[in-house]
Amino acid sequence: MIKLYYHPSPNPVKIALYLEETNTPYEIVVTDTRKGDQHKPEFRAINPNGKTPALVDGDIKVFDSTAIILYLGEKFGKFMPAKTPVAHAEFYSWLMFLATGVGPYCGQLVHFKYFAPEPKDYAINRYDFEAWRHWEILENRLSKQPYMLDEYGILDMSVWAWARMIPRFLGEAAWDKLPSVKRLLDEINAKPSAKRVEEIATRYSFKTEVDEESRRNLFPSNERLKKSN
Ligand SMILES: N[C@@H](CCC(=O)N[C@@H](CS)C(=O)NCC(=O)O)C(=O)O
Repeated sequence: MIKLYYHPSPNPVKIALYLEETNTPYEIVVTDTRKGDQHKPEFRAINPNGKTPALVDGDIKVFDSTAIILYLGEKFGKFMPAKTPVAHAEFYSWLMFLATGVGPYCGQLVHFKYFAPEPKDYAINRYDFEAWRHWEILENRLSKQPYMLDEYGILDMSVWAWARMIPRFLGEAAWDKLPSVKRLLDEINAKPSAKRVEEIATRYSFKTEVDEESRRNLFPSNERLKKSN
C-alpha cells in the first residue's frame, strides 16, 4: 500500500487530497516536523531534503509535493491534462508557478509574520507583497474560468492546499480581493474527499505548540546564530 509521510500542512495536504479524490488506499506515516521526525535517518533515506511530504509506493520513493502529485497523476492517469505539447505547455507553466512561487513565498510570509525575531518589517513587506502578487495572478486566472485548466485537476488541488491558509497569512479581509480563489476553495472544501483530508489531523496526534523543541526542529538556521552570538 502507498505510504504517505504526512504532516497536516499545505504541501502534504495536496497529496492526501489527490489520494482521496482517486479513492486510492494509502497509509499515513505521521511525520511530526515539530518533533523532528523529518531529520531522522529513516526519513532522510526517503527524502534527503528533510521536508514533508514524501511517498513510498512499493520500491519507489518520491519526495517534494510537486514531484509526488505528478508521479500519482501519471501513475493513475487522472486529474492530468491531455498529453499534448499545447496542453502541457500551459500545465507546466502553472505547475511551476505554484511550486516555485506560491508555495515558497507564502511559506516565507508565515515564517516572518509568526516566527522570526525582530526586526522583520523588511522581510514581511517583501513576502506579503510577493504573496499578494501571486494570489492576484491566480485570482485573475480563476475569474475567467472555473479551474486552472479546462477541467478540475492537480493544479486546483495545489491552489486549494495553500488557499486554505490565506486568512492566516493574508488576513480574513483577503477574500474581498480574491473572490474567485475563494469560490474554488469553497467548492473543493465541500467535497467529501477534502473533508476526509481535514479529518486526518484529528485522527493522529501532531504537536501543536511552537516551543523551543519545535523551533530547533523547524528552524535549524537559528542554532548557527546562537553559536555566533
Ligand atoms: N518544495 C517542498 C517543500 C516542502 C515543505 O516545505 N514542507 C513543509 C510542510 S508544508 C515542511 O515539511 N516543513 C518542515 C521543515 O521545514 O522542517 C514540497 O513541495 O514538498
